[in-house]
Amino acid sequence: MAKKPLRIGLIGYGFMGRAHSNAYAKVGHFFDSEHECVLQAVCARDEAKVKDFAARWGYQSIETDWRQLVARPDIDLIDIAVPNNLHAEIALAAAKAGKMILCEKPLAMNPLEAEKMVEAIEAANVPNMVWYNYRRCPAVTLAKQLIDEGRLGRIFHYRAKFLQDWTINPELPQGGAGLWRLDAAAAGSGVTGDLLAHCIDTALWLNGPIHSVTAMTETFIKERKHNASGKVEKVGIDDACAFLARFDNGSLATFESTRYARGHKALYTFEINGENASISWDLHDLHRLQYFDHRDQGLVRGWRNIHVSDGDQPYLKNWWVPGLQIGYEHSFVHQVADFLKGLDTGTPARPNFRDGLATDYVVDAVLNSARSSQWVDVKHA
Ligand code: NAI
Ligand code: SOE
Repeated sequence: MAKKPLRIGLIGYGFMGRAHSNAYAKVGHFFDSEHECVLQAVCARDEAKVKDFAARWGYQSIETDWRQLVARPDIDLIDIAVPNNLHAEIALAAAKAGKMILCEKPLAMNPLEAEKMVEAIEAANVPNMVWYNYRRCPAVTLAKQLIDEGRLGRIFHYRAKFLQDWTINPELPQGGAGLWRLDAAAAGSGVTGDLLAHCIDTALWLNGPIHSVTAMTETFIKERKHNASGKVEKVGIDDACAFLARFDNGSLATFESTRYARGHKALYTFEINGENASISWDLHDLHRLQYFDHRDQGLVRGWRNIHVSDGDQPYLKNWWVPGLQIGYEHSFVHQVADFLKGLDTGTPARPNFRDGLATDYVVDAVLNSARSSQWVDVKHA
């Protein structure tokens, strides 16, 4: 049977533009769907560069103004892979044009923007998703399965951190490709919206809503040259953030993130302690899940180091033979596979925009708490 084409219009050809394009290109080879991704158009401002990108990845056409792309009748889905300050404007226009939307994280610069995006997408009633891809590393999906099966029992503790070390040099400018993350006007916030947003999304998914938070943040380098003005300007982002949280289910949590942890490149880890069992995961070793079950026979009780590569484990039957692992890019392939499955079955995949708003509410409460030095209740989406 001929597949239904899903004509994609990608905006942004940086890090995520590549990760998403790779996912669209691969998904049909490994996952069944009634739908087929068609690389219809890619958009970015530099015509020569966007032409090169289109040729390399197989996009059929280009645009240099995202508004033109959104207006095109031959585009079904808009993929937003640009800096955070552009997400809302593009999403609102795309929803108005009746396009499906896949939007990069964090959904928006702040909850006000995110609320408008949710309102627009729900009024348009079009499929939507936020690229919180770590949910779809098979070991993380397996953690969700073990929790949902009740194996951990009552949860007492959630512990997460995301550590990097790439902004320690005070000469590093703010603004521009990649470095827009250091510019509050483009990023919204620093590590809280960029890195902790991932930890928060996973935590909400695995352990339910967060009730309240208390946080501290620090900006270690107060001024940096701005790439746009050429002048030294105040740095408005948080370089590091640590917060405590109480979940609605009564469990306690600690979250920490920094870009000043020398030696750590993308150390995203979480650990969950329940009354029967604990699990932990580490992005640097993403195909493994550590699992301890107190109900095991005492003689052999201990941490199990599960190499998540078996066909019984999430997503793995679609890849290689047991024992052969997969990596970072596959989380994006899985996200597209699940989105397509949602189109096929009519049960939309998540996280959707409303889930993205839930994470933005936590980010906002954390930043408010750091400013006020008070516990702050988290709004639920
Ligand atoms: P990047 O700096 O590598 O690429 C950004 C792209 O946006 C560039 O191609 C740039 O030309 C384009 N762009 C900027 N302004 C534009 C405009 N007005 N019109 C059209 N194109 C424009 O950034 P990166 O790393 O790809 O990040 C993009 C988004 O993805 C951000 O929201 C970021 O938070 C998110 N992200 C998510 C990750 C994840 O793990 N899910 C990983 C990295 C980024
Ligand atoms: C920052 O370095 C970054 O690329 C984030 O923007 C991503 O969201 C994270 O997945 C990896 O690190």
